[in-house]
Amino acid sequence: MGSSLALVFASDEGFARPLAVAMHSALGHVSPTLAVEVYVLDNGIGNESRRRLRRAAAGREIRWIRVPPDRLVEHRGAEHFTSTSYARLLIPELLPRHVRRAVYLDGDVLVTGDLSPLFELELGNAPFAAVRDYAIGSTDRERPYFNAGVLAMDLERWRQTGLAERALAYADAQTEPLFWGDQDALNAVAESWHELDLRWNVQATVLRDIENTRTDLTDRLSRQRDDLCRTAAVLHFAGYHKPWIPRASPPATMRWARALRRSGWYGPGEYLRWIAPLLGKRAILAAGRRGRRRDRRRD
Ligand SMILES: [Mn+2]
Repeated sequence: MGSSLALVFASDEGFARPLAVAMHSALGHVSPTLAVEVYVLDNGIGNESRRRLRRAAAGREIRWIRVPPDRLVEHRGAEHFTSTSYARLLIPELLPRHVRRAVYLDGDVLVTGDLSPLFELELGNAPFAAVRDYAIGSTDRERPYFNAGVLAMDLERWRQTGLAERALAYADAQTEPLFWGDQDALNAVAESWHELDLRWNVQATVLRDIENTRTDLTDRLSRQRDDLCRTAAVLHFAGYHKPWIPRASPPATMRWARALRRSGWYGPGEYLRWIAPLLGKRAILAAGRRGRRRDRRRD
């Protein structure tokens, strides 16, 4: 009883394509000696996308768990958030009880190093382990603030401490939607969490533009930037800058695009029809930005 390991994702139809990258890259970085079950909390993924995700799972069985539609309907965050973000809170309640440890990954990650240690990590009394957020300094209670895009969870401990219920109640009690959604709620109610090394959730765009942040982590991140890029186990395209958005300009876009091709989400012809216009739009937008900078210099 209570002995299985699970790799868990949550998605709606809109996030199914990036999820293929997260899933395919993660499964390529889990030791075959670990018997890891793959779960997707499904908040409305269509049949065609399910078929594509099965290709991305490369022969591994995906266990689909429908998110109860009444559970999350009220919960949103700032504009780019959907209720699906809150689904990760429900992992300990929705997964079967034989699962002891779950590693949850956001759909906007690319796994680049061995994930296996996250499944075997000693958590002590903490219900989960996470990496500090690279851009958000601390909560109101002056504790470090974690990024919830990569979580190693002790499901039993999580249930015992009633974390999900308390986080949802906290979100309910706010008059405005929480800016970072369930991540804010979880940060507000979690008494303890195990802090992981920064390389387990390398928030790529924040790291590139680290001069624009000011937290107690900033100096350390500036010093370790090259190291972190080289040794990252998980690259996380947190925030607005997603590799698939033409107007965004995250680092490692081509690395992500190659991983999408490898994932099998698209057939070869489909992939070209997707990547050509994306790169075309990016080039036009970049030329426009260069032109505007030239004009400003002339003025
Ligand atoms: Mn994310």
